[in-house]
This record gives sequence, C-alpha cells and structure tokens, in this order.
Amino acid sequence: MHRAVISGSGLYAAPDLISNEELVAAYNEYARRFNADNAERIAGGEVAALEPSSVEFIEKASGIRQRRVVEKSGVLDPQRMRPRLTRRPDEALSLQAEMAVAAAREALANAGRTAADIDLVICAASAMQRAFPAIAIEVQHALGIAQGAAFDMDVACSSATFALDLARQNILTGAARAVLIVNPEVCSVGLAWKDRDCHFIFGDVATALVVERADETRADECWEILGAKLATRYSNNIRSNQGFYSHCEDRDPDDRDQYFMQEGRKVFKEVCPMAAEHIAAHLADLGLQPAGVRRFWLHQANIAMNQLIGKRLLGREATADDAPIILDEFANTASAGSIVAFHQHRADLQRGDHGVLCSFGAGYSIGSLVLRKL
Ligand code: CO8
Repeated sequence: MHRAVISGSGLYAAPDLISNEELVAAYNEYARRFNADNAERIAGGEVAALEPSSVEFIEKASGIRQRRVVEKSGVLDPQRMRPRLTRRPDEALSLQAEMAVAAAREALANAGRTAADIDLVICAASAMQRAFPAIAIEVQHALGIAQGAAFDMDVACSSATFALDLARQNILTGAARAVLIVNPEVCSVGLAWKDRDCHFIFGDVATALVVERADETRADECWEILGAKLATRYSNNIRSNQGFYSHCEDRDPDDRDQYFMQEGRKVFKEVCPMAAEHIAAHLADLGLQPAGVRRFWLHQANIAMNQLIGKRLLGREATADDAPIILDEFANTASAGSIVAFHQHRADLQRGDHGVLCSFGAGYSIGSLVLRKL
C-alpha cells in the first residue's frame, strides 16, 4: 500500500464581481417592475407581490458580501436575471473546461508536476455543462495529458471531497501514480436570481488538487491524507429538476423547479448536527480529538452553519484561525468552497499539524478528510 498526499492546489476565480449592493439594486428593480406589471393580479389575490431584498439581511443571514460570476451584466439586467453566455463552437474549449484548466495549471505548478505525470483526471462538480463527452476528458486533452483516464462525477456540494477519497484510494492501491482533481463550479447558471430567498447564495470558481504517492512527491509542502469518511442520506430539501427529462416533459425553462431550490431552514437544522457528529466520529476513528485539530476547512454555505459546527466540535466559539471563512469573498461555490479555504489558509500550519477538510450539502452528502502536514 502507498501513502497518499495532496501536493498541490489551484484556484481560478471567475472574472466578474457582484457586490451585495449591486445584486440587491438589480433584484429590487426586477421586483418593482414585476409588481407594476402584475398590479391587477396582485390586487385580486391571484399572485403575491414580490418583497424587496436587502443587503443587511444577506450579510446577517449568510455572511456573504460579494460573489464572483462568469458574467454579470445578464444577472444584473432586470429584464433577464441570468448570466449572458455566448455559445461556443464544439471545437472551442468549453467554459467549464477553461476554468478547470486554469486552476489545474496552478495546482500542477504548485506540485512541481507536468501533464506527463498525471494518469487520472477527475472532474468533480455539482453540475456539468453537458452530458458528454465528459468535461474531465476535455480537460485531460487541453492539458496535453496523453496517458491514463478521465471521468466526471457529481455529488453536489460533496463532489470535491468524494473525488479526493477516490483519488486517495487510487493512490493507496497503486492504480494511479498522480491524480488531478478539478472542480469547476459554475453555480450562477443554475441559480434562481429572481427568487429573493436564494438569489444571493452562489458564486463561480474552479479549484484543482494534485494527489500522489507520498514517496514520489516533489512538492516542498504536502499533506498526507490520513483517512476519509463519506456519508449520504436522501433528502429533497436541496433540489434542481433540470435535465434531459425536462424537454420530454414539455417543461417551461422558466419553471421554478428547473433551478436551485431549497428549504434553507431545514437544511440548516438537519445538516449542522450531522456534519459535527460526522467529523467527531471520523477523528475518533483515527484516535484524534477535535481539540487536537489545528484547522478545519469547512464547506462554505453559510457563516452561521460553520460557527455552529465549530462550536459543537470545539465546545467554544471557533475563531477564523480555527475555521477560516471565504464565503464573504466568494459566496457559496458548492463543492469548491472547502478547497478554496484549504488553498488560501494552510501555509501557516507547521509540519505535523492536523487539519480536517469537510463538505456538506445536497443529497444530503458529507465528506471529510483528515490531513497531516508533512
Ligand atoms: N432579503 C430580505 N429578506 C429576506 C430575503 C432577502 N434576500 N430572503 C428571505 N428574506 C426573509 C424571508 O422571507 C423571511 O421573512 P419572514 O420571517 O417574514 O417569513 C425572513 O427573511 C427569514 O428568512 P429565512 O427563514 O429563509 O432566513 P434564514 O435565516 O433561514 O436564512 C439562508 C436563509 C441564508 C438560506 C439559510 O437558511 C441557510 O443558509 N441555510 C443553509 C443553506 C445551505 O447550506 N444550503 C446548501 C445549499 S448548496 C448545495 O448543497 C449545493 C447545491 C449545488 C449548487 C447549485 C448551483 C445553483
């Protein structure tokens, strides 16, 4: 059996930035027009008037201050309220692959590796741009990785952590020597920007990781994966019904259930205890205590969720040093969130320090990895 390490990471942030102020102004203009256009139906009780959104609510309820997106003018256009994307020819690199390749180049450089070293590529994200060919194969091709295999996988917010476990297992068994994981999360295309309950939640980024054999790594800094623990429990509280079937069911693309939907309160109440118990049990399996963990790179959906999970684990308020928050800057970036936290907040740890990377979200799905800096 080999030992598996994370030897490099990369981050690509989508180019356009939307502040809460800009987002709320666009939504409120959309709501004002909707109410004016539907004044009679609203007066007759046929449809409900739209209430305005507010910056104060968003920051208090979520901790999000801004988000990066692939295209903002369409999102902020009250007539449109979704990104404005140009269709690319089939011969051109697709948007999701382009983002993944940018993050991958940084991760490879970080690990001191090139395309010639990678023998497995996993594209793990909460939604793929198309059904086939796999985005991972396009990324493999674009990077000039001439050997091995590539495939896509999707476990919503836990896509990246589940992929990390898969990479780890391929390294442990000797099935692969060096695995590239990419997480191009283009959440802005699946978000219901016309729904004030969730219009502020998501942003777009891509992350990448290199996982390889500990005894072959060339990186100055690497992280041994001591163990992984995955769990799923079926829930409809976070759902999107968009897919091939929509067309055959003669669905209107504007139907609300074709976009991200959630029962936010229920998710909060159900997922926080599950995640805290999951991490504590995982640490116990490895003979470790939460208090002995130097850093928690938690999923980034909501600041209060992370505070509650931190408190349950540590028995005190978790500081930004215990469990860094990146969603103020990037918003919820689905499975990439905990990887962004890891990418940006690990350099200060010492050799021998332990860290926990953990995702939680739709499915429900929870994935944790216990790491030790070598
Ligand atoms: N502005 C002002 N007021 C608002 C707004 C707004 N924008 N939105 C809601 N309100 C109002 C509500 O109407 C409500 O009013 P009232 O009390 O009169 O009914 C009041 O504010 C409180 O609303 P909520 O109860 O909804 O507020 P919460 O405090 O629960 O906060 C949150 C809402 C922030 C959504 C919170 O519940 C939350 O973060 N929950 C956890 C969500 C979560 O973790 N979800 C995971 C989703 S991500 C995932 O798993 C991956 C999906 C894959 C990606 C897909 C890409 C699109």
